[in-house]
Amino acid sequence: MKCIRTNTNKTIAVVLFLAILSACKEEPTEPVASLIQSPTTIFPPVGLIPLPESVQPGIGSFVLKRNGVILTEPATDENKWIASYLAAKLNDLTGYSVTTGSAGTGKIILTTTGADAALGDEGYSLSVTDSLVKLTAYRPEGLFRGVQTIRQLFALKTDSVSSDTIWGCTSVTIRDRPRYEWRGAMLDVARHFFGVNDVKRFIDQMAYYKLNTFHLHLSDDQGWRIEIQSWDKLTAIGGSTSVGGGAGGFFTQKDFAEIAAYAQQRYITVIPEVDMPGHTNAALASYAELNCSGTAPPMFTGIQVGFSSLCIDKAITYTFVEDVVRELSAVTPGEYFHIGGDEAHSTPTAEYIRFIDSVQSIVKKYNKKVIGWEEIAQGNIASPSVVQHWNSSLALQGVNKGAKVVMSPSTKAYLDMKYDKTTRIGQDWAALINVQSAYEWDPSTTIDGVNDTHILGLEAPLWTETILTTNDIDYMTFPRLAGYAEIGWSAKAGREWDEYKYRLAAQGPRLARLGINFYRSDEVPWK
Ligand code: TNX
Repeated sequence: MKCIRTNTNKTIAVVLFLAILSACKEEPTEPVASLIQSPTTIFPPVGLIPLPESVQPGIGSFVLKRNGVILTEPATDENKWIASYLAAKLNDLTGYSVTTGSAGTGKIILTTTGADAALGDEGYSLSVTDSLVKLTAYRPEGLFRGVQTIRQLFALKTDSVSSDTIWGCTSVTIRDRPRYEWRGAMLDVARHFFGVNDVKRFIDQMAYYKLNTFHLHLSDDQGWRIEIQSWDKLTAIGGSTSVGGGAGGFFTQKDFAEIAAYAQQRYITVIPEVDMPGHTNAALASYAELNCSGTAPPMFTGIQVGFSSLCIDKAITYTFVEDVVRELSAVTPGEYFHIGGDEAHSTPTAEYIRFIDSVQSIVKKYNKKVIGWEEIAQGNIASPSVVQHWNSSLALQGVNKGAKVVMSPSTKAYLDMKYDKTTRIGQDWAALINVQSAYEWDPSTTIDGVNDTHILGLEAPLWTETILTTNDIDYMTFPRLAGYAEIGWSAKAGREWDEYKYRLAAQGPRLARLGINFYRSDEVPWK
């Protein structure tokens, strides 16, 4: 059978969906009926998100054994960890006791042996037959992405005669690679603080949809959330409260390193952001000497923006910035340091440019690459810097100076925007973003003159002025994040809301099983 590709547009998605759907009808029509051996081997349609590059439906089904074994080749520590991760996730899903091994009669095999280099770092191929699930990737990272596909393929079937439930999946052959190298989400822990476990939970959710970049917004007017040993009042004072005046909190460097390692194990890069020169009231409140006036303002618990600025022409400002960049870079495994740079409305433009240029040199000195909100394009930035588009066309200026772009258009990709005017939490200054609107845009057509040769990918930021609990995080993030993940991973040509919404509907029970408090939008035909 020929491979079906997404660049044959809608057809592939529809064919895939119908193929899998038809395989689960009680009275399947020819030719599917003749291919199905027993009612217990018929599984419901799965609706993969993000949609793979190519999917070829097969014959029959794989049934998971209660004591199934996952094998790895070669049995490196890294591959073995991925196998144990898959076993844990399958056991969570099914209640089974799947284990891992390096030999024996495994029914699920994860292998990097002899894989095709064309799969790249994150690509994989997957074959499911009656007797075997075989996942092949060129790199362990590709195995990890493919493992998420396996998690989504397994479905539950109740035997109509015995009422026994079994877990399995319909046979299929998949070959898959991402469209963009940067598929991210951001969590603002400055407006309201979220602890290590909450952040890990967010990282796990990102991993399920094959995202690979986690941006942590660590400081703002209302809170400073990362320990800096040489400036300990930043957390003692700056971390003491939050929007609304409630509890504060901060990560020790050990906490941060733990988060970064947790993400890294899931092939997700953490990008720390220290926002400057604006959005710095918490730092200015902690140290009088950072203020041009020499007087510290009180902590701020409102939600206005644009009123604070570091003192651009004071030497101590750069001592401070360098200490922060040095200490935080030392516990950051990723190659990027996010310097913020947005909404510096209280910093005159000439000073702003001088500041960005100086900070850029400091970041380079500590061997990190600069990323900033698109306003930094006013500075003398250059390759390999990255500008993050959110609400203007300044990103194009960045491109003209040699920078790359990450797309986070606020009218489409902001997770803190309300779904509709009745949404209890969130904001609406950029747009109301329902699930369809969040899905129907493309990074390559967002800014005139900025195309895929300039674009690294996309990121969906969750600002937390109105977000207080993990339930709130879930509600604003899901189901929109699944759509952003697909925009980042899947081919543009295959994407259509009227097909996607059925796959999203099939994700509903999965999100529920994962304990995610998602928004059950009536745009989606939930199961
Ligand atoms: C704009 S987006 C901001 C944030 C706010 C957000 C609220 C950006 C770079 N700055 O400081 O939290 O709007 O939606």
